[in-house]
Amino acid sequence: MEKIAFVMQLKPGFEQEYQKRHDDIWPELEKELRDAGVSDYSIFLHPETLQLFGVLKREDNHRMDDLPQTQIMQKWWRHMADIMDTHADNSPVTAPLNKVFHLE
Ligand code: RM4
Repeated sequence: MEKIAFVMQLKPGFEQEYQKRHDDIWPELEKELRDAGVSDYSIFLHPETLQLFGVLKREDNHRMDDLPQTQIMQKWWRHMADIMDTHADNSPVTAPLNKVFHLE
């Protein structure tokens, strides 16, 4: 099991909408993430920069690399594309973060 973190970017004025869409997250998307070996997934919003800090755990034999090809992930990214910075294929612009400290 490893823990990874990354940042994404929310567009200005969509703080409440981003919260709402995740309060109503699709059960089939949650299942897809869990089936890929993802757990304990949180997203935090920086209120000034609107950076979205994601942190999650994934199994050693996770299948996260397959997620972008799944129908449900593509549908979710289409659903989110109007309020996040995205690439042409609707995937969110994502920067991985380097771990510098960990307290067990
Ligand atoms: C985020 C973004 C990520 C997804 C989470 C559930 O807004 O779309 O790619 O993993 O939602």
